[in-house]
Order: sequence, then C-alpha cells, then structure tokens
Amino acid sequence: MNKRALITGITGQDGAYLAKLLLKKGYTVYGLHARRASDTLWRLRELDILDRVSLLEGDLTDLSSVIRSMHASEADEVYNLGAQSFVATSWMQPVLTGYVTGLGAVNMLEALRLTNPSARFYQASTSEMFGLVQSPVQSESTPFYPRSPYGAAKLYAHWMTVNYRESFGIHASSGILFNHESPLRGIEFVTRKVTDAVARIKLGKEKQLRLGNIDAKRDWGYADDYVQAMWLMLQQATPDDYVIATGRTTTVREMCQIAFDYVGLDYEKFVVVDPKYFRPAEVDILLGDPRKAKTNLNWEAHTTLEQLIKMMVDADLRRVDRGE
Ligand code: NAP
Ligand code: G4F
Repeated sequence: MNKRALITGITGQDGAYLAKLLLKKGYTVYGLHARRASDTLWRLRELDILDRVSLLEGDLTDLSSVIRSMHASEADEVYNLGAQSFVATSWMQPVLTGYVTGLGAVNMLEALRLTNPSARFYQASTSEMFGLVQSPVQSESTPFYPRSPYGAAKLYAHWMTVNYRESFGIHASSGILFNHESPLRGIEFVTRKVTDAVARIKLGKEKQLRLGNIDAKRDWGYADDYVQAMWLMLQQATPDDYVIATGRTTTVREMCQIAFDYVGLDYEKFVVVDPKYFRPAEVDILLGDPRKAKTNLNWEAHTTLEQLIKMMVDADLRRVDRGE
C-alpha cells in the first residue's frame, strides 16, 4: 500500500519541495490549503506538481478544518510546516504569529490524537529558538533563548510536540532546522531579496539594494537537501529531535559578496544599510552542529552556499529577463 501524507504549508518553500520528494517516493500527497485572495500556488506550478497533489481547504487556526483534513487524507505521516514564518513580521503581528505558528501546531497534534494517534508527526522547529545563543555552536542540548515573537511561538510548538510524544506516545519528531533557502524562497527573506536585486541590477532594472543588519551570521543550507531530513525523521523507529544544519556560518555581507561576485559586480557599490530594516532584537549568529543527524539519519548537507546562491541568482536572472 502506498503511504499517505498530509502537509500543512504545502504552498510554502519547504512544502513544495517536500511534496515533490514524497510524490517521487510514491506517496499520495494532501496539502492543507488556506484560502487566500491572491495566488499562492506558484511554487507547486514551478515544480510541476500542482495537479498531482490534493489540496484540502483549511486553516491551522481552525481546529474543525484541521480535523476534517485528517479524516479526508487518512494520513500515515503529517508534516506541520504551516506558519507565519517571517521573523520581522512577528513583531508587527505577534498575536497572529502565536495563533498560527504556536497554537496551530497544537491544533494539528490534537487533530492527530483524536483521529489517528498512530500517524507520525513532524514539527518544523527552528534555529530561531536558540536566539541569543547560549553556546557558540548549537546542538540538540543547547538551551533555548528565543528573541522574537516568532521564536517564542515556535518554542511553544516545539515543547508541545515533545509533550505529546511523552504524554500520549505519539511518534512526533521536531526538526530544528537552520536557515535554508532556494529559488523558491519568499522574496522577503534576505538571501532571495539579495539574489533578486542582483538580477535586477545586472539587467539594469534597479540601482541599489537596501538592507538591514549585514553583520548578522547565518548557517545557510539548501531547502531541497533539508526536506530529505524531515522525511528521514519519520522513517525512524523512535521519534526524536534533530538539528539540521551545514556547520558553516557566514555574514549577510559575505553572502552579498558571493552573489554580486557571481555576476561580476562589486557589492560595495550597490548595498546600502538602511536602519528601517533593523529588528527590535537581533539573532546575531547561528551555527548548527548536525552530527546527530549524520549519525542517526545518515543525513548531511550536500550544497555549498556558493552553489546555492548561484542557483538562486540564475533563477532570478531568468525571472527578471521574462519580466516577472
Ligand atoms: P514559508 O515559505 O513562509 O511557508 C509557510 C506556509 O505556511 C505557506 O504555505 C503558508 O500558506 C502557510 N500558512 C501560513 N499561515 C497559515 C495558516 N493560518 N493556516 C495554514 N497554513 C498557513 O515557510 P518555509 O520557509 O517553507 O518554512 C516551512 C516551515 O519551516 C515553517 O513552519 C517555518 O517557520 C519553518 N522553518 C523554516 C526555516 C527556513 O529557513 N526556511 C528554518 C526553520 C524552520 P500561504 O502560502 O497561503 O501563505
Ligand atoms: O532571511 P531572514 O529574514 O531570516 P531569519 O530571520 O534568520 O529567519 C529565517 O530562518 C529561521 C531559521 O533560523 C526560520 F525559522 C524563519 O522562519 C526564517 O525562515 O534574515 C536573516 C538575517 C537576519 O539577521 C536579518 O536581520 O538577515 C538580516 N537582514 C539584514 N538585512 C535582513 C535584511 N533580513 C531580511 N529579511 N531583509 C533585510 O533587508
């Protein structure tokens, strides 16, 4: 029998790559799809899988629709990727972020417990939970110290996942994923903002790029590598929590340099620091220790930051050239 999966956040970056991976493995794939006035299906179209997934109307904050999606999908594996995931927005909409990113996960866990407690559950936890880092390299045993409403909401969802595992014996795992990017990354996140601007500047459509804190450091990997780790976690006999990272950290400034260098431009001539993009509290540095994932899951990152940025700039050059 083919396995059945339900993905929340299927229209997002990770949801689209995960859906593609699961389809390739022979799964029947369902996605919880929140109604929006404008188009959110472009990633599924770009990966050419829109007509191969079944979209179920529902919202993470609406328990009844989440329960219906569990009934309709009869999922063996549930991947909770849906979230208000943009850190900067979480200070402007802290309550909504709490509902969607925090309580939304509990709605999923409740729906699973009520309808099919033997289904396996994946929670999209995040390195943002480390926030003001308590150790120079962050692993599964590093204490958390979230620095944003988003980080705090994710930490609640993370502990609720642990709690449902320990209280009810649910096969619930959390992937503590460090930043991961791709050509399908939302334009508001810094890597994609940079690669889109590089393409526009190179093709003469724009003259400068305004950024916030370019001294922040991130451990950036490729989303398509990272969704493999999500699937691997649910194939283990025992549920657990895993850091998923590359083990290399780079400043936003160096990432800009890599992107501008790739098209033969000097980033210093185009990048302008604009305090408008500074955050009320910053996560200065993230650097993950992915050794547990290597040992238990035989997972490791395969794509370097240089390869990733090249892929993203190439995709944005094509998009800007087509007038998108
Ligand atoms: P993303 O591109 O922002 O996608 C978020 C998804 O959540 C979208 O499909 C969005 O739907 C959906 N969503 C938002 N509000 C919802 C609601 N109320 N009900 C149902 N769905 C809702 O995020 P991503 O980069 O793919 O990340 C996937 C998950 O991993 C998120 O939970 C994120 O917080 C977490 N994470 C990401 C990273 C990273 O670096 N990418 C690292 C660690 C953890 P619409 O398209 O309709 O808005
Ligand atoms: O690309 P970012 O917005 O990602 P951030 O805040 O690290 O969050 C992402 O990764 C988390 C995992 O650690 C996820 F949980 C979360 O959902 C999301 O996917 O910003 C990265 C860094 C920050 O330090 C930010 O201050 O880049 C800095 N930055 C500097 N200028 C900027 C800008 N970020 C954005 N978005 N836009 C700027 O102009």
